[in-house]
Amino acid sequence: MEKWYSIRMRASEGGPHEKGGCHISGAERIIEEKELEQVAANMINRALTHSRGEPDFISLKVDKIEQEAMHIISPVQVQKIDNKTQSETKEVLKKLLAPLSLKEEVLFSLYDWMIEDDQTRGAIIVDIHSGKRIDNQGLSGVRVSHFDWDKSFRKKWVRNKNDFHNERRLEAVALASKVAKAGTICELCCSDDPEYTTGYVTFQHTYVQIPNMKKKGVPRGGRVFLVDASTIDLDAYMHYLEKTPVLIGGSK
Ligand code: PML
Ligand code: MG
Repeated sequence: MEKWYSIRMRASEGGPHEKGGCHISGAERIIEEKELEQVAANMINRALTHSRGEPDFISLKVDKIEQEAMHIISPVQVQKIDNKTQSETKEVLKKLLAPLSLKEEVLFSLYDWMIEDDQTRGAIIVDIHSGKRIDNQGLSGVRVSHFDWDKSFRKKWVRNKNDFHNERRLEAVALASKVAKAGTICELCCSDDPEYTTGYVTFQHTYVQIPNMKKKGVPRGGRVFLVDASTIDLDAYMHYLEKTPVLIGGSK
């Protein structure tokens, strides 16, 4: 029987995140015991070579996952839309998300917030009807944790997807799959990496890649989870996102 471990890295500059340090890099994996040393070394290397800067704080946490606690879920579907310039992005989002009951002013203000966010460490949770943030997590936000692809499932899944031989994208799809499974109506994401301008939205169980989500060179970005505040159990929702171990595909 496999022994599973969750391993998580976060790195910042100017002290730890919770003491005001600026976020540099983060990573999440669920792996077997024999991979721990190699993955830990890779994560530290990733933190030290990130384009957002040079960290002076790196936290690496490892904890064992009980086999019975593991949830197996399916990945979201994936799609890509053609969005040639950043000036068109708001209109592209409006068209794409037309099937949702989301007011235009709410969508646009969330988009404006997301591409300029340089404060919040995790995601914010927003009520789809009022457009108001409801998570009360302040600058820490909600950090989605304890998730990964099942390795052999991932190998098969990428086989006929030329666009998905990219670690960052694969991590984003795994995260988005957990977020969708939690009952999120729509996720909006823009990377805070200045070199990386492709973002995505996930809704109706589909991850849609959006080129030019922000302008190149901007070291800001964030994540928004839209939920129905009148039906969601917020504590259970956040607990699932942060604590429940989830493997994408595969079997126990
Ligand atoms: C991040 O850097 O954390 C966000 C990754 C977004 C990936 C979007 C894509 O290329 O599909
Ligand atoms: Mg990043």
